[in-house]
Amino acid sequence: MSEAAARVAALRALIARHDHRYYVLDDPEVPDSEYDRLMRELRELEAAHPALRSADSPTQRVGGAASGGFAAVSHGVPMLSLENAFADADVLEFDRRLRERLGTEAIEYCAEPKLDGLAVSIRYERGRYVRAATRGDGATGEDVSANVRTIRAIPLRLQGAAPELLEVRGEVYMPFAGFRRLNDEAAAAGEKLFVNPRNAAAGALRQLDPAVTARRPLAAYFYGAGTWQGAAEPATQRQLLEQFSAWGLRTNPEMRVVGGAAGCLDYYRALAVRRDRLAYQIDGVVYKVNDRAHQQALGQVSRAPRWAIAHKFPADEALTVLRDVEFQVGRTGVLTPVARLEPVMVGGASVSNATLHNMDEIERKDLRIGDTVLIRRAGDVIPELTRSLPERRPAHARRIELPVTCPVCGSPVTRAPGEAAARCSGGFVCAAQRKEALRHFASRRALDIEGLGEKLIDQLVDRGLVANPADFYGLSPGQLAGLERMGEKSAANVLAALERSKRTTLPRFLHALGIRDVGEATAAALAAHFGTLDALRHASAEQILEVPDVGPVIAAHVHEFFASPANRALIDRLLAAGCSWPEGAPVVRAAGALAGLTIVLTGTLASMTREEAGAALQALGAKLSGSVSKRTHVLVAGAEAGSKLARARELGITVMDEAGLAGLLRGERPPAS
Ligand code: D41
Repeated sequence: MSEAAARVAALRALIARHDHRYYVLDDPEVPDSEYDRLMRELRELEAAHPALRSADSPTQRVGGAASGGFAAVSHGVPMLSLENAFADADVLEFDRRLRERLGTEAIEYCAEPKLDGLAVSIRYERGRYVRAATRGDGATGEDVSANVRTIRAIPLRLQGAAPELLEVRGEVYMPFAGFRRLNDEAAAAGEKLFVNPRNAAAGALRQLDPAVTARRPLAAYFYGAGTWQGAAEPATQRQLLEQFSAWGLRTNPEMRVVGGAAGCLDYYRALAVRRDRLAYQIDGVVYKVNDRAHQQALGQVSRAPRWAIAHKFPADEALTVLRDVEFQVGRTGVLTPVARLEPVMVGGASVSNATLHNMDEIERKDLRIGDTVLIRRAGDVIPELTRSLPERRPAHARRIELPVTCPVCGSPVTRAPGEAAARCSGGFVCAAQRKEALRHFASRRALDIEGLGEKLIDQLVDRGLVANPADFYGLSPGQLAGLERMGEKSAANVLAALERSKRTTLPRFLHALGIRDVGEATAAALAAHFGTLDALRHASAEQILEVPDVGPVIAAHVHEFFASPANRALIDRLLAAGCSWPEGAPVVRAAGALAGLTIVLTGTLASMTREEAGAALQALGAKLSGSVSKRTHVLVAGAEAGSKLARARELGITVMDEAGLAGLLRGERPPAS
């Protein structure tokens, strides 16, 4: 042998050893740079000495040109399929059947994860990789030799003494990490994403150009043998796997030998818990009789061995049909589309509904009623409709339309431009929103009715005692005392709180009505601008638009609210019940009275909230600021004012109390300081 030939042989052996350490044992011996150096040297030698080239050289993993297709390969020993078990009872029955056939007390099984990949058969002649084929139908597969040889976890030469002829069977798969990286790259390039690692692996093996396959992060585990000539066959499944390892073929380290059906089920449950932490996707566990003489004795039925079974995990993805989309009205009036599905088992539970969030999502997913859709459950989260399969869309598929009126109360449904959410405009009128609207009415920053909390409101509505806030004021002590956790004393307290709540302010009253997008500040601005409820009730949308900080959307909401007969009736009843407030003169004439002033509010005000005061001041043209600086003109300090007050004094800024604030709100400007 020439010097070059010797070096080439040495380099191939070294590289094969490093591939094995890196890809099979996951324990590299040398840095990548050293590996690259060896590869470079080998390439150069092979280029200089064409006679030394060989198909099983590591330089030839990505060899040959793109092919026009895949030749058929018939499997000398058929690649069998696996029977499935879904429930514990199926496993117990499997074990019982085998014990009966074998006439034994207890059977030892090899248990290992069932990878979600592609079964392949690889042929080694005198230890050299010669061919790889897909499983196909078990009898005939496709020749994917050029693609499989790019997978560096698969040795091109077996280590040690190899048999004359060997076909090993295993699963080619894509680890999650590689799958994610591949999809990240696809996303960055604006390409289509792979649905799952299995599809990505299948796509990689079916590439016509092996150079493309070589860039896909594939791996493999081996678990079985086909033709085996010129070496003794191991006596057990475990020894078979140990022999594979010795040859440098990857076998799953999760494999365990367990006793009986009980051992199998323990293994299954333990793995199910760790399933999400494995580096690859699995869809169950495979149990195989460990004793290969027993395997032989048991034989096979049609295309599946009697001695093995796949115990599947509950599927976390399933296809079903979208039967209909209904709209649910939430507590705040938002309409949420809900998919009504043909019931399907997903992740061990029957699923017949899935939320679709909003109309934008329906558009984005291009859903039609009648579509076949993919349902997914990740962990134990709520089922999600991932996508539709447009290729399966029937001719009668229907578009999904947002209803024009609320399915609960029939009020018009509105959807603000640019907003995803559609809402029922019914408010108190809508049974779906009633409880929330009532809770808001009684809340501290609205009419502040002490003791009238969520639980009490639930009871009042459920018993039909209250449908809108005006009904609160018609409650009798007897009605209240009859409720759960309501003695005479607490009933009297609630009635007293109701009585007190009638004396309120116009901003609070407006806020309590729960007009869409009218919070405390807007309520205060409306009150300041119009002065009286009557003026506001009769204002046009254009007039409402004149209020500082009120835009066309809010103006329209406010106008619509007061235009609704149901809302008008409600307000009349509240006034009749005695709701009242000191009516102020409309400050509309004083608009701009505080223009050019920068005001800071701090501490607790007694007559109104800071938000109300701020809105009213802004309505008069003042600018509000959150912090005191040299440019501040006035600091209004309520009770318990702290650092801002100290800072204002330091800077010599005018400080006012609540009486001063009242003056400001009348449009009186502070003396220049
Ligand atoms: O992990 C797998 N997907 C897996 C598949 C496995 N761990 N063991 C398997 N064992 C067999 C027998 C028992 C027939 C040798 C299998 C498969 N078969 C298999 N894969 C695809 C069809 C059958």
